[in-house]
Amino acid sequence: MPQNLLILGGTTEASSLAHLISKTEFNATISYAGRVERIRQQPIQKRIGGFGGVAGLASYITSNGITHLVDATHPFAAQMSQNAILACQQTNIPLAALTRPQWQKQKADNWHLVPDIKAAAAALDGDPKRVMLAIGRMHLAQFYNNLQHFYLLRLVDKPEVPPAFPNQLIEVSRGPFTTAQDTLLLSNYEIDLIVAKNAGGKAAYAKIEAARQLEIKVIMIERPVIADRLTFYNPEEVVHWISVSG
Ligand code: 3Y8
Ligand code: NAP
Repeated sequence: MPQNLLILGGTTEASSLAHLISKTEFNATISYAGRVERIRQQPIQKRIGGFGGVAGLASYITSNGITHLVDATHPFAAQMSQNAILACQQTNIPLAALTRPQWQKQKADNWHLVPDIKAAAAALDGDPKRVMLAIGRMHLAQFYNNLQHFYLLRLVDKPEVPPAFPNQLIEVSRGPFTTAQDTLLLSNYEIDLIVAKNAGGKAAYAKIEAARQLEIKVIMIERPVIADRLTFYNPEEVVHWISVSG
């Protein structure tokens, strides 16, 4: 049966894989949750929306004759990754993850490591600061216990209902970002603390490099643990895996 691939997308790695796959004979679909208004154009078929849990994903795999699943979601999309592991076990199709190594602290970095977003919010107790919350839109409410700060919020879309911080500024922009852009942004708003996820990859790293140059402390949120699965770190290896695991 010809290879019929489902890529769980939402990252630059997923986009790179979609471009490589479009040059092969493989059938392929890239999938998105539908979190934001505009999704990057892709050279392969796209589907948008949840599957309906593990059972929904398993039935999607079976009814669409999926032969391989590649989980190229963001390292913090832990629920999707967990569902993919279980659905592939149930349908007995091969699964591989395509991800990127986490950022490693450099000597000049000033990082305060926290295990999750809740702990990052708790780390903001104390005197008023000028904080860049560079973690998107979905978890901002967890920071509502610390309204004493000025918050610079970077969001992909203009929010219908603005977040409820009394002292906030919303920067609507989507990555990939550059170090020059982020250095200017942090200096212009006199940011003295950044909250970031250890996303890995290049597209969100600009703020970390800018923080190093400007000697700004970063509250770095560590990645959620995801069960073991076959993992690749570049799209070429995924294409090879699919061609040999026919
Ligand atoms: C919907 C649509 C590509 C993919 C690009 C990558 C890079 C740019 C950097 C900062 C950090 C953040 C956020 C971020 C980056 C890439 C990648 C990445 C971080 C899009 C996309 C979707 C999403 C979902 C969105 C989340 C949000 C997180 C913004 C597409 C643009 C903060 C993660 O408003 C919302 O609901 C936003 C939700 C999940 C985290 C959050 O909790 O709010 N990504 N981002 C995907 C879907 O519907 O399935 O893929 O085209 C994709 C990208 N965002 O091919 O160019 O590879 O990581 N995305 C973080 O790292 O902390 C911004 O501002 O410095
Ligand atoms: P999550 O919490 O792990 O998943 C929650 C639910 O969203 C899943 O159970 C699934 O719903 C649906 N879902 C997630 N990713 C999907 C996909 N690619 N295709 C179809 N449905 C998907 O996910 P998340 O952290 O919200 O991430 C959502 C999307 O944004 C993913 O594509 C991810 O790669 C991208 N993204 C996330 C982050 C981040 O910081 N979390 C950063 C950059 C990009 P059902 O159970 O109904 O199937």
